[in-house]
Amino acid sequence: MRIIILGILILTSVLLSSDTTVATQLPITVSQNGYSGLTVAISDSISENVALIQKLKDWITAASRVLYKASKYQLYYKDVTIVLPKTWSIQSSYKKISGLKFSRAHVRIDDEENPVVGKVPYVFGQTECGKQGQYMHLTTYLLFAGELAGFGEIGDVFIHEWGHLRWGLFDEYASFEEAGLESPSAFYLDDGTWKPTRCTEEVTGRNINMFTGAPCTVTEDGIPEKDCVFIADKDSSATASLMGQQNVLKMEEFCDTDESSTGSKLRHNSQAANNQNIKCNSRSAWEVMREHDDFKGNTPGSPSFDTTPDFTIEVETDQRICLLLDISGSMQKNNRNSKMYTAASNFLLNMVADGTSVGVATFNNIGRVVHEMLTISSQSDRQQLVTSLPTTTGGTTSIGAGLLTCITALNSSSEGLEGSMIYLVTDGEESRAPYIADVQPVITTSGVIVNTLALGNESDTQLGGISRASGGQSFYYSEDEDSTVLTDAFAAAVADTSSDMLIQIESKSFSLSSTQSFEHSITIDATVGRDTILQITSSESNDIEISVTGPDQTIHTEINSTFGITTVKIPNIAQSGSYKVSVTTASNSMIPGVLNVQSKVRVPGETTARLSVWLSDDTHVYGSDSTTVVYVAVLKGMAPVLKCDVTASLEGYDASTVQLHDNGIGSDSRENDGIYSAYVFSNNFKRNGRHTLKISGQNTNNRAEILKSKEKSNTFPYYSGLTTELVGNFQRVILSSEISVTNYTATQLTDNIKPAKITTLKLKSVQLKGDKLQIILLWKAIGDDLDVGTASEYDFRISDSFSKIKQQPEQCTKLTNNVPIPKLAGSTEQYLVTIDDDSLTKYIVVRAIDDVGSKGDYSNIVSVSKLTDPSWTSEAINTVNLTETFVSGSLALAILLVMMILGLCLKVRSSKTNDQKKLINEKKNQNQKPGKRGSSNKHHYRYEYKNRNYIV
Ligand SMILES: [Ca+2]
Ligand SMILES: [Ca+2]
Repeated sequence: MRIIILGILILTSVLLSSDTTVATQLPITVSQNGYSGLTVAISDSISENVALIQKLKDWITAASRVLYKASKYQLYYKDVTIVLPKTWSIQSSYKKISGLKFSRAHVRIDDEENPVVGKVPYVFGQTECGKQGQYMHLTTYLLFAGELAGFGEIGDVFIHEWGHLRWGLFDEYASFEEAGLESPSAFYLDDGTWKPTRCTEEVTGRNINMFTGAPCTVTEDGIPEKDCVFIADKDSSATASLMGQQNVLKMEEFCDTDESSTGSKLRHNSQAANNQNIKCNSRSAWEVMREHDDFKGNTPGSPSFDTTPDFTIEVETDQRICLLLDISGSMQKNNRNSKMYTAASNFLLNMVADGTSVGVATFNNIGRVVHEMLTISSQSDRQQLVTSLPTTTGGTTSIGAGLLTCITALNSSSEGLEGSMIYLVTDGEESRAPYIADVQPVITTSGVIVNTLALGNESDTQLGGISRASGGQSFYYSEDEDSTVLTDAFAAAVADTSSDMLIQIESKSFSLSSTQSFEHSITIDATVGRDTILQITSSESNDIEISVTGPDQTIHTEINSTFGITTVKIPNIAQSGSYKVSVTTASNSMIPGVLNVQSKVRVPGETTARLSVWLSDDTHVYGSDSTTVVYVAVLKGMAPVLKCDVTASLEGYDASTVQLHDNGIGSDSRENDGIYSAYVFSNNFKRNGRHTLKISGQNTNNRAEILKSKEKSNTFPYYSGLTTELVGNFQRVILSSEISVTNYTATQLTDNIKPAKITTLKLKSVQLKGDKLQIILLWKAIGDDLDVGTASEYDFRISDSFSKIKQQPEQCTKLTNNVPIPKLAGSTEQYLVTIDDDSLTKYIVVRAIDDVGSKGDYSNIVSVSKLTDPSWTSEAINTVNLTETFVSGSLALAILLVMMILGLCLKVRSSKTNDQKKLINEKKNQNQKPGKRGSSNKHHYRYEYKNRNYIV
């Protein structure tokens, strides 16, 4: 039984993103077949254990070997960096780096588990086929358990995840319920039988009920019973694919095309109902990989080449920051210098974490250090740095000179430069050498991260370039009176520099006068409340009064008003609940202002809801069919936060706000994974140049919930089930990195946005009515414009040739009878189709068409045929003799599988023990009345089980 159990374990990918989107991920380069730059970081929550370092070396050394073979001798890991947290003791052989590298590492070792997958390795942030993911998550349990964890050999496991992370490959085992539609995709109906989802078809195994171990049956609807799984034989002779049944011992390669010229050992199974086929248009792993830059221009090496990586061990130390401020003459324009002074003061006084070392430098035609690096440990340290801030401007602009000055300042300690941050504030108008381009190589070599805040210059692109090249972020402040970016961008720069991070609760612009006060409510949730500060930034700050009324009616008033900022601090830990902010003025003219609220977690180290954002691209080429995708992850710890209200608004644009969804259609790769997304269309923009997106994530009606493990288990199969928990009302704000618009024209755009590709087409039932086959198809509606609105028409095609429907679907027969009218995007749709000729397997696709005739891409392909295979229709069920041990193991396993496979949220209401006993009793009862397919007893049991355990 243990063999079966181990055999079924599968790996998973959770989310997604693209090459240019991962603004803060460290760069990886390829030269002479070797990857350089792979960074593995250990969370500071993991206590010191030097054996873990050796385990990581073992894993990556094994992975390098597997990678080399699987890539046809084109790639291996040449240089690998392992980053230790600063809580670990430092040895002389370690290289010290500044700040936290963990949040930019490709592989993150963390024992905090995503409750949906637990100890199963996964890649966070996968989005589209061929696009890179955010990071790979591994637990120390997995690293030490190795093959005994049951996922396969360690090198194979790592490379399976690498396929997700680096090349944007998807799983080739069964992918289920991606969009919350109930129907089986562990199997596909072809040539008279239900075939298991696998790649390649050489993988041998058995189809069994995962609860009972019995051979599977089909239901009254003609589809495999829901608990039926395919279990690969561990000793199968198949060698592909690593993205499929990687736990088979001989697995060592990726699948190639589905053509007969590809031998059966490597031939892609393009019909299988898995995510690889759904997301990648039925293309094999190799067809996707060959388009990746990693495989361009390579010369395969010798098979006997030694692929052992060189490892560097780094250890994190406190963050070092050089604040670099432009004091050239052009900074006088629009009061840039005084705004910069205000924001920089606030940054030093209220945002930088204790323990951070900060220096201040300025530049015009030359750079100057105006305050050497100082480690902040008190309020007077902060004041001292503020005193050094520049107040006068003049001269020309050499940004390169400023950058070099900061490099020198940062290099003044033994800690080394790497990971140090330059925070550059400038209008970007370079007028004198050295220019940014001149010093770029020095920056790159040093490992210093450059974050840039551009004031008011929409057209400059150099700043974004140097930020990206260094792994930093670039922000753009439009100078509009209602912009909140100046404060937000400083906060964003330090959000990840300390494990005691700054959390932005609110950021909002307003205007007021003597006759019009500003009233606003904010929520301080129960996970935050320490160091809570409310601030009003206004050029007329001397004329305004602010009062904040807490949930217990305590009134807090300003503690100081200086540098144009009026500050209210909530003492100690702010009580959780709703706060009413009231701002008044005696001035008769309208005064613009910005409200910012920030706080920290109530108890250091506790988890809180956090947003992270990335874009599909940092450039938007204006045009009627252009889109840029914005992705926002809402996580509490590692747990996805569901049912949030997430919006993205273009800073400085009235009412240009898009709603993000976690609904598994269009831009959203997977439903209910806590990653929300939306397309930003060209009609959201009104000019060329830089733009900033402000993201708001909130729960104002107490709906949002997280998934939570019922209890943690360190023994196989690791799960005792999931429950959900309301997270309570909260609000958060973050900025995205800037997005640059090109080719803007003022001409009105016509609707040239086609409906999204449908990726959720499934069979709900297959039944023989006389000599005709009746099937019900199920899918999720998409919109008129990708995933927005309502499409006008569905276009179904049917063929008995798979290759024809894959390559020329528009040449196939159109289904015309009773085709449903599209519903609103996200709705569940179904369609009853009667097929007259049931002698051959039929393949069906659908696309949506909008009101101006724009045609979406054809959907994933569904196959259907009359079921003739006796092994799926047999009345006899060869049940195994269940022991209590196996049942309890298999219940837990089933929960594991259902969670991983179905992607559903499980909810076990009664205790585990009671559930197990009940299940055992039910199984015993069932076993006494075996064999009747679709018996009411079985249905009753499954209905019970479903209702007891699942929420969808
Ligand atoms: Ca999602
Ligand atoms: Ca349209």
